[in-house]
Amino acid sequence: MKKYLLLAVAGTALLTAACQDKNADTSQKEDAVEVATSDAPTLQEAKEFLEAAAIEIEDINLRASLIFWENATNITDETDAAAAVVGAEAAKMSTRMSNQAKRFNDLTLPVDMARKMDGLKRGSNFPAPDKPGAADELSEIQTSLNSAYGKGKFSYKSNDPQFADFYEDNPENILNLGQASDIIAKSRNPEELQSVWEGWRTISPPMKTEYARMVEIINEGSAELGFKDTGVLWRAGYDMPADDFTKEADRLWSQVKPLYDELHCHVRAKLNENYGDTVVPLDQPIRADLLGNMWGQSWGNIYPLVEPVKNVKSVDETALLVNANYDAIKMVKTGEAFFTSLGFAPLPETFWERSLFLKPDDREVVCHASAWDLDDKDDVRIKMCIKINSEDFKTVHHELGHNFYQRAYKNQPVFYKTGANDGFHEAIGDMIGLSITPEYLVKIGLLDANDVPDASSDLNLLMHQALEKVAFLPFGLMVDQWRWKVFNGEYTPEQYNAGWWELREKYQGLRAPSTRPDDAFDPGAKYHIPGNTPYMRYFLAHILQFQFHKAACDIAGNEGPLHSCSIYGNKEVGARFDAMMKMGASRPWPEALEAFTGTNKMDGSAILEYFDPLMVYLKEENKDRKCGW
Ligand code: X8Z
Ligand code: ZN
Repeated sequence: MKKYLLLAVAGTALLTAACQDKNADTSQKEDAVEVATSDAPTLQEAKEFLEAAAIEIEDINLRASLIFWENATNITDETDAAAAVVGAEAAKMSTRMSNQAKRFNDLTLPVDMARKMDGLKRGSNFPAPDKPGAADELSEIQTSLNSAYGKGKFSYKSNDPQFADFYEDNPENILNLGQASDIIAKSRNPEELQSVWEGWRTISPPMKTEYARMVEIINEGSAELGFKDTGVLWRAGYDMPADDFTKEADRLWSQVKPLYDELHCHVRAKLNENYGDTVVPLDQPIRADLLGNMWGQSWGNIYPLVEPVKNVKSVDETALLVNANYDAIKMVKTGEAFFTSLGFAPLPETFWERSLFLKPDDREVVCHASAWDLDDKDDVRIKMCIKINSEDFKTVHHELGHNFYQRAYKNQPVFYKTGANDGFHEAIGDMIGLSITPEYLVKIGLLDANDVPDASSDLNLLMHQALEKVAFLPFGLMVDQWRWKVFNGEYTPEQYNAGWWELREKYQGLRAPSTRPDDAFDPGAKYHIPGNTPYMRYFLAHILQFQFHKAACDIAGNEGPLHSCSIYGNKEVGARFDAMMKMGASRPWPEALEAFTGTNKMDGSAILEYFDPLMVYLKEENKDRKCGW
């Protein structure tokens, strides 16, 4: 598992693995950050405190990262135990430092020191209270939840020949998440989809009690840090008051919601044409198992059902990769080459030696993709169970974005070795992914120049992107709306599942395929809940990546529509992007944003501009339909 370091300078925890929170340690060194204890602390004492804290944090980062990596790439009782121990040390260190930092509350500090001190005071995203046993219990729960998810499997036999190879040497018909996801992606049989969707959700009811206990512990920890509950603590990490961040998220959602509503309406109508009124009634939320993704979070796999312009040239990225005999390494090399084309230095040899690219069959691993920075310098790695398809091609770019960001800010003080805000970290690689246009695919030899669709079928490309990116927006928002309500007590453990579905319906317009069992804990079947990774970052990233893309295309002098712009090979864009990335979290995120885009506000207008031609199409398609749910 991972829970992770604290150091929430811009609200994100300092990252070992971007995608997860990270902890730091060190109970054995209770006196490591020792400062003089005179009544009125001096500036010099504050300086020494921060310096000592930095050394201690670097030390635990190095040690804990390796142990967490071992655990995530080989889940056993032993690696779980080791992760739990170092996680507890980290939690204790975080709590201790937060409390010690309070000593300087009345001292006026220079801006930079105040920023570091604030980060320390905010502690971890999963803070342990300062009482014996709390950090240990918390860490054990977190390890257990994370590993339970990683090991999740269930039994289901499909008779569809396209899944026959799942059942070779598999007499008990056991499916893992990767296989179950393939069925959800490709099957069009509603009974089968329902069974597999429900099957995966049998892994999570055992997590619920531990999850509820974890919430109690971290809420107590958050209260000790001075936050009403853990949700307030999380929302306080965005260089603005926590309440303002709630409004900011609402504002961004209201900007993009009209686009989502049109997409939802059209997709439901197309699913209705395919499945009929019983499976897809036109006045109801959409069944969550029909959208090509285990969580209904991005819908690219059902593209064939909604393709706008038929019988024209189209780019099937999965087929291109398969036909060109791409393997996992080649996918990652191709991703790396995009970054180096912008002027970034190639990844170090150790990246290739130490990363996990494929699902091993001899041991349990956490397959959910993540990017790691083990020594806060050069030992960057990804951990992924890569499949040769379009989705994973994008995910490779996403993960590499984390690694290149980590390298860009490696010379910052440890407090600032993280994203400007956590949404930035998730947006870097995705922004690069937006430049994977047909013309780019020609340049790298994946697509024949004669097979580039002409602009009259741009709607197809836009629809595919919207199914991935626009469909994601309300999911990106609702996951932490749920956690915020769990943390503030609005959803008690008895209401966890009903609350989850209340928000799934409210934001996404989705529903479960059948009544959920009384013991269901469906949030636990989504990695980031048992993996304890905050999720609002992905919502922000889906806004920011379009802002970055637009700014990059402006720098590149692009004059065409945003969706056909690729910044591949543009060194000027690379240098400007690098300048923002190098800042890490050293300045409030609006300054980092301004450095690259010229504006200091997150803003949905770039995503709206990107999809404008599709919006026109969707409105026309929907004009005689009754939308909504
Ligand atoms: O978790 C991820 C990355 C790792 S940071 C693969 N993502 C979210 C998810 O899979 O739910 C990327 C998009 C959203
Ligand atoms: Zn990520």
